[in-house]
Amino acid sequence: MPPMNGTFDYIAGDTIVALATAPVAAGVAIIRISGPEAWSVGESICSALKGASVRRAVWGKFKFGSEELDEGLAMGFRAPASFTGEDVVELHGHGGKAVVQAVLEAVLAHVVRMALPGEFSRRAVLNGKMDLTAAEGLADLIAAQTDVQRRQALRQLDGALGERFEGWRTAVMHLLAQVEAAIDFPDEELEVLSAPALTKGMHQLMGTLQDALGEQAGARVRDGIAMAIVGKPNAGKSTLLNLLTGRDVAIVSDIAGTTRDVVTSMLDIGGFPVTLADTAGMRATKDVIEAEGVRRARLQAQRADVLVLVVDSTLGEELGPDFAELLLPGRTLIIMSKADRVDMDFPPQITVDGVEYPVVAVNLTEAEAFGRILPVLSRMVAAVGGEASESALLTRQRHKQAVEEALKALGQALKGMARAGTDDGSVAELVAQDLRDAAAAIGSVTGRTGSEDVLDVVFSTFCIGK
Ligand SMILES: Nc1nc2c(ncn2[C@@H]2O[C@H](COP(=O)(O)OP(=O)(O)OP(=O)(O)O)[C@@H](O)[C@H]2O)c(=O)[nH]1
Ligand SMILES: [Mg+2]
Repeated sequence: MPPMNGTFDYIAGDTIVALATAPVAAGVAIIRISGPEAWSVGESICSALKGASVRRAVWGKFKFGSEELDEGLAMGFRAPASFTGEDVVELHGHGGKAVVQAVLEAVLAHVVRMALPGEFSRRAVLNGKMDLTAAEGLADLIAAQTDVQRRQALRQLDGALGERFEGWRTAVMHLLAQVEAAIDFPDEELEVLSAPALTKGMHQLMGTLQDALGEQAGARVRDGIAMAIVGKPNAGKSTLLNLLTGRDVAIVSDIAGTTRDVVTSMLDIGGFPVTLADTAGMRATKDVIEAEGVRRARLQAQRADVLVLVVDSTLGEELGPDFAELLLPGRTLIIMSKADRVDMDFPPQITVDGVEYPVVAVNLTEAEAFGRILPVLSRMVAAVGGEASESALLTRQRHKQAVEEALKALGQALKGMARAGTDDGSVAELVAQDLRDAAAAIGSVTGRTGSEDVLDVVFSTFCIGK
């Protein structure tokens, strides 16, 4: 088989093949062929495909020459009505390693090569079947582990995020059209560039883009909401991790300083993906390994979207400044552990620096603690990721970078506009160029503008077969 890892260049006219289903033993495996030779190759392997209607499955033997390899369904599509926009043939055979290998080799005996990572989607983008954000949405949909992730990815696949970026690009183009009028009529440059409608339009668009940059929920839902459990040694942090995950993930003992590494576990809380991190108990220590654990614990607390502070209620201590400074307003739950060992009433919340934090007092070693803690955490998680369940949010760093670039170019344009009439030469041309830069930055997100490099970066993270 030819190498699978980008050793050859991307050539759009090639016919490509890959296993579209997972490479594990399964009832069915789908091998997908795309490109000008798809039908001829498909027909040579499965003769039942000859003369078959498009998008109609036919049953037949899969053969290489006279040798029978497998039997199953074959289905063909004609350009442009296919996923890639090219001729496509799918062979639905049995999902065994040797079967798949044999059929792939039979396909590769023709003028066909293995697809590069993401090449099917890349062709779909190049053939105008979907934009880049939709392709990213498709990758996210395949990777989605929770329901909110699935919904967000599906919305992006349906083009909602692409439409949002297209809307912004169109807004820039409208501004550009106004500025270009000043290039054609230099005498009116000052008038055009200082027109209130133009300035207002610029400010409005920049405000919208600034707001979009501030969105966190999209990326948090895609990458997982970070929840950290912190507290003093022996407080019951690892007991809480095990309770929430329902598994014996971390070692629990009555020796203070048991946990030293960060122990993480994925959780689905109300459809939101949560990365839960148990950490080393925070205390001053001479032990270098424990000290490193404490440093990492602090880092987790600082990066957390939701913080759980576990406090041993038997110690009857005040919350020290070390912990007070870690608290995130609205996103911190304080758990008073070992409530079974003390005889007192706990307030439902405590106030630190004028901010109220909910308190749950429990016995972490009893299962019923779960039902008291989860609702509070669910509420906080939903508050952090909530927006993502209904709007098309920026989900990747790439989206934010493009918006930042556009904002920079628009800021530049505004500065230029302010100079109109004060300079000797014309500034309209420069302002127009800034606006074109802004439009290009925004357009690179959908793939409408930009180079092959952008495509390389996006699709290199895809798997083969997508
Ligand atoms: N009675 C009672 N015991 C608890 C409770 N929570 C934890 N424990 C016990 O307290 C001890 C310490 O629990 P851990 O979960 O290991 O504490 P930790 O905070 O992870 O400790 P370090 O890893 O050392 O920082 C264990 O013996 C637990 O069984 C509780 O609510 N009630
Ligand atoms: Mg522990």
